[in-house]
Amino acid sequence: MNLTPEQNQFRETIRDFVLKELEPIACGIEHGGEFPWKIVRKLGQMGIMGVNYPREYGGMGLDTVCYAIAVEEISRACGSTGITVAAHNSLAIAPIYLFGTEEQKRTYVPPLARGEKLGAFGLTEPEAGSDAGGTRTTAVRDGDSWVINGSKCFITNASVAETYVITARSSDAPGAHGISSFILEKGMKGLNVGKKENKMGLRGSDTAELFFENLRIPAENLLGKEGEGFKEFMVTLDGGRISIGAMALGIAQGALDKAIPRAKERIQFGRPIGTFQAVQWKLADMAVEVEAARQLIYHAARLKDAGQRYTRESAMAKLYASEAASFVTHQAIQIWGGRGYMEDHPLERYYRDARLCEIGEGTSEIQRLVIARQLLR
Ligand code: COS
Repeated sequence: MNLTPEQNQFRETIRDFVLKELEPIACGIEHGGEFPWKIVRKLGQMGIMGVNYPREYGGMGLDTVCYAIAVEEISRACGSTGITVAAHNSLAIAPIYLFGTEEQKRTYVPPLARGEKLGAFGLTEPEAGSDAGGTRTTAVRDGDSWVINGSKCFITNASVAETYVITARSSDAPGAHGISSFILEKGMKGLNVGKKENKMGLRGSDTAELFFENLRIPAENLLGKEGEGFKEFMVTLDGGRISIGAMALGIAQGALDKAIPRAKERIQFGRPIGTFQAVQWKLADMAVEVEAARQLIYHAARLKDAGQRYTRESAMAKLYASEAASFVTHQAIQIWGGRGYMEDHPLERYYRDARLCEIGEGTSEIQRLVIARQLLR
């Protein structure tokens, strides 16, 4: 895999933590109905919530490959915790770090990067999902303030976050060009959070609507340039897609980890099922998918770290890894048979968790569109 000694060491540290502290409670996180604050706080103390941000902003100062490794290893045990970390890190901290003024960065990034506060990103609306430029939420300038009205849906960390980055239409310019980004804080008058969504998978993560009712914020809470919000969040999503790919990779690796011993132990027709070619071929295909996804993700992460364009590569990584996760979790249940279909078995959770990866941060269809546009431009 060609990782540096530092990256390998980092993987061992996070893997050790996950095996001891996260894997034993992953099922409880799924069914407990409460947000896993304890594990999030521990990840914060370890530096994982801001692993790829500079130390002077409260981060660990590691690279994007290490960030991908962290999300992968966490998701190998618990997809819900994986998406909580990924949304916080890639979607809430990143736009502030990339486009904020120095004052905004100093104010908002350190408590987020240290995991003292959680962050959320409000982009999606009923008519602005795949069509991210279709936002209906408005921001109207009024003296030294912006007044925001509208709503957002399916927002990860919505009810547990204290810092929000949201997008709103700030002028009549058509499509992508009239959108700006803003920083909001918990407790602002007019910022309301809807009920927690009851999802098919990732049930231990927090997803809810956000409502803005005459929400008045200081003019300095504009993030980045007025009217440039669309391009800014496209850049943000380029980075985020690496982490959703890493989450899918972790889920796929976790399912493969569970399928291999079962193929050795499960006896049918008087011998372990792993001695049948039908099962061997499944395992081989699963391993190829996992490894190919990993290479694509680390490749995109390395391009990002090298400061090169990686829009196409992050879309490829996310597309491939999320489809691989659906395939691998499906096959892992097949190898377990009826036992893997039971509610108390981790694989049925992995199977449901994997499904989101083909939808969130751009559907598989949108990733194909992004890749094709890059090829044809
Ligand atoms: N980086 C920088 N700029 C980008 C960009 C990127 N990755 N992608 C697009 N842009 C720029 C374009 O260059 C264009 O700039 P100009 O108008 O100056 O030429 C502008 O943004 C508009 O781009 P485009 O015309 O491609 O916008 P579309 O409305 O066609 O939308 C897609 C493009 C579909 C790719 C976009 O809406 C998208 O990614 N949708 C999915 C959103 C998503 O992932 N939602 C899930 C959110 S979960 S948090």
